[in-house]
Parts: sequence; structure tokens; C-alpha cells
Amino acid sequence: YRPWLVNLLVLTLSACQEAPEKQQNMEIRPVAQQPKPNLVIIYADDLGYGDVGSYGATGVATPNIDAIASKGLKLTDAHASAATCTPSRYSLLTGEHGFRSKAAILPGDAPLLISPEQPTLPKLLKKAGYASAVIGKWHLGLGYGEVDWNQAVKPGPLEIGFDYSFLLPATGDRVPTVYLENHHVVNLELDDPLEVNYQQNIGNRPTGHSHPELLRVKADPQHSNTIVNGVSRIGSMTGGESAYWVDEEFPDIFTAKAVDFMRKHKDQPFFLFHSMHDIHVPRMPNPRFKNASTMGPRGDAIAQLDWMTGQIVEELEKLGIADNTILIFTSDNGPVLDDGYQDMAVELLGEHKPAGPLRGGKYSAYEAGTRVPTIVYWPGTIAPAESDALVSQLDIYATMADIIGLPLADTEAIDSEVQTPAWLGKSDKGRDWLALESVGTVSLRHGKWKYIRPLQNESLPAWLHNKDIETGLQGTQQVFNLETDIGEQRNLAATEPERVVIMQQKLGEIISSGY
Ligand code: NG6
Ligand code: CA
Repeated sequence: YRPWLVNLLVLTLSACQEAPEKQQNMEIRPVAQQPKPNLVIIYADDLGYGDVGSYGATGVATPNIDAIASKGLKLTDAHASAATCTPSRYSLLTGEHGFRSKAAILPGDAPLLISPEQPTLPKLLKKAGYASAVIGKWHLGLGYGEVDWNQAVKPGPLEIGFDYSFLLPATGDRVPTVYLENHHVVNLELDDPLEVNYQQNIGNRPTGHSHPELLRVKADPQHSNTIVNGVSRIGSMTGGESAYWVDEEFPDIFTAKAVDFMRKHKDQPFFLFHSMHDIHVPRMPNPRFKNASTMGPRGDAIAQLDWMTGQIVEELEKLGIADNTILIFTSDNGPVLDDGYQDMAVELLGEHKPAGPLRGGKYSAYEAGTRVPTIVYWPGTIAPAESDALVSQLDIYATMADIIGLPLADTEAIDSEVQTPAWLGKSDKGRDWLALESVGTVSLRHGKWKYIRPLQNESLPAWLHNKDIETGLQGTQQVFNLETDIGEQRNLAATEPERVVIMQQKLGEIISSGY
């Protein structure tokens, strides 16, 4: 209970705080007065900084995402922890850099990367009475290796703190192409056991190599194994036919599961990790989004993602819980055009710039690898604003703990910083230092400065060399001033030798010590 005078003071003070440029006439409640807010993370896959209307997209309209950007906090220097999926997701859920666990893109049969003993965001929230669910792409491994898909598949999300899961086990382009609900493959029939193999071909289903005439979209050699739904995938699979997904049904199935979870838990605090398949390959949006963009399947997948986002916002409103829900819209890494399938992403791009003004993309040490569209929407608590605070998804863990008032153990979420003012639009400051991972190296942000560590070993995956992917890897030091050179064109290492030494040392400390 606060006396009214104190309330008035808190209100006045918070209204006078730094930043919010688009502050409008609306009543903004101080955080401390909130009951435990729900947390909904809409996690797009491979969505680039420039792929959303409010961040400059031209080839596709994203009215639903733009609406939350204009009514909420639009962050312009927010980062995934890494330029690929697995380490970014690892960081989001554990508050640790992926390099602490050698997280890298996982094969579809990899063991669970997060140990059931490890502290996680859903476990933390459970302490405060939250129910939690992960719906969509997982790609953090399952079981202990050698998974038998016909039995209970565990440990998995339930063992690391989620109460409910409905998953694509790895990615859309990897087998098994089945849904996993909690511990079980959905619709599996016992007399047709499902088997998966990433070492050798099994069974006699057609593959992209043997039956290219069955393909609806051509693929590179890595994606040319088992064909399901006219799309060849990475890895070999046999049996379990009744359980195979239809890619075009993802938006409706995942949305229904997410809506169902929110309805069931509307009267208690919840955490929904809505982990989208879009706009990862294979891009097979539902036919109703065909030609929703001028960019072919990649753009149509963005339109689909936008629709899915709108469905979640609408449901929060219908349930009357929007103003007690922190909704974070973001992406796991930057954009890529050709990621293994010939879906015309390159040919139909036109003037659209997936990375906006940034250099690089998915896999890359340049900014577009990790800087992603990020919106925080909490009507009534976050005022409409745009902020260039340097923030990382790593910090969602400690920041949520702070918002709810839960203490963290010393060994918990060691790389996660409390950045509540930056995430709620009350400060433009954000992080001092931020280490970022990409394929083959690590970089460091400090204010508007960016340092990229030189290539340490030469063993980059061969497929990266063949594609039009700018990794940012160099044999020499790179330093950029993003204030004057957002496109990272002018390497200032030669004229900023002291800065190189300081940033190199700091990065070394972060990597070797824990933050
Ligand atoms: C790569 C795949 C790519 C994509 C990526 C993971 C090849 C040649 N490329 O290995 O298609 O699946 O892994 O993407 O196999 S991520 O967004 O999940 O990190
Ligand atoms: Ca990704």
C-alpha cells in the first residue's frame, strides 16, 4: 500500500525520466505496482533487422508487428546472443553465453544441451508461481543422444522447467518431421516405428538425391535427404508416417496451441515461449499468404509471421490480460536469403534490405548477425518510445527476476545483467559491454564501438564457403565506430591501437571468466 502522495510522486518521476521520444498522453503505471506480469516471447527465426515494416521493410507489410512497435518500445540496438539459433536460444533460457557450453548449431538428433540441473528462466519463473510453455521450434537437443522416438523422449523442455511443450524437435529442415508434445511424438502409430539417422541413410523413403522429380523446391546437397511433403530435409528418416507434419499447417497449429495455453492460464501468471518456425527454411507458408509480399516465399513467410503475431496480441486483448503481459517480439539471429533451398529469395528480393543498413546477416560477426528487430509491448506500463539502448536477450533472465523481485543465486544466469530501465524504455543506456557470438569468432560491443576477434582456427564448415555469406571473419583485428559507420565499412584497427588492446583484453576476460 502506498499513500496517494507517494503514488503521485512516483508517477510524476517516472513520467519525467529519460528518453521516451514518442511519449504520449497516457497513464503509465510504475512497475512496482504490477501484479506478476505474464511474459510472452515471440521468437522469430532468421528475421533480419530490416525485415519488418517499422524497421524499413519494403517488400512486405507487417501491420501487426508495426502496431506493437508504435504502441510499445521499439529497440534499435537489441541483440540476439549469437548469429545462429542454438546458442541464442541457449542464452535466452539460461542467461549464459553459448560459448560456456560450446553451443553450436545442433544436428537433429543431438542430446539436450541444457542440463536438467542448470538454472533456467522457466525454472526461475516457476518459483514465482508461473506456468510456462514452449511452442514451436526447439533446436536445443533432446534426450541423452540415441533417442528412441517411439518411447518417451526425455530429458527435454519439461526437465528444464517448462510445464508444457509442443515442438518441432530441431528445425523445419531437419528430420524427424513430426510434432513432439511433451514427451511423445504426436499421432505416432506403434506398428510403424519412427527411426532417425544422421550418420547414414536408413529405410527406403525417397530422397532429394534419388528422386529430385518429387521435390516442390530444389535444395543443396546437405538438404537433399529424406523427402517429406515434397521437401527434402537434412538427415535420414523412416517409419512414423502417420505423424509427419505438413509445413503449411504450422501457423494454424502453433497459434492454436499458444492461444489454448494462454486461455488455460489466464488467471495465473504465465510464460509463453512462442518459438516460431518462420522465416527459417524451408519456407512453405500457408497458401493463404501466397503473394502477400513481392518477395516470394521468404516475404510471404514474413506476412505469415506477422499474422501469427497479431493472433497473440488479439488473444491477450480478448482475455483482458494485455496490460499485465510483457510481450517481447524478437528474432534468434539475422537474415539469410539462400540457406539451402532455391526458393527465389535472392531473385525476388528487389529493393528490400533484409539487414537494413547493417552489414552481414545470419552466421556473421557483423552487426546484422545479431542485431534484430526487438519490440517490448506492455500497454499501460511501457510508453510508446524508440530507444537505441544496447541490450541483449541474455538479459531477459535477470531483468525478469528484477521485475518480479526474485533474487538470483551467484552461479545463476552468470552473463545476464539486470537491465530493467533499458527494457522498459526508461533509459537509453543499456549495457556497457556485450560479447556476441558468430560462426568462427566472437565480437564485443562497447558503446558504439565494435571489435571483432580475428579468426582463431581455419576449420569453418565447408558449406559456408560456397554461399554468398559474409561471415565477417578476417585474419586481422577489426574495429568499427558504429556511430559514424553503421555499415562497418571502415576498419579503424590501425588508427585505434589502444582501443583494440582494451577490447581484445575485455573480450578475453569475459570468455575465460564468466562475467
Ligand atoms: C545450417 C544449415 C542451414 C540451417 C542452419 C541452422 C546446411 C548447409 N545449412 O547447417 O540450412 O538449417 O544450419 O539454422 O546444412 S538456425 O537458424 O537453426 O541456426
Ligand atoms: Ca535462426
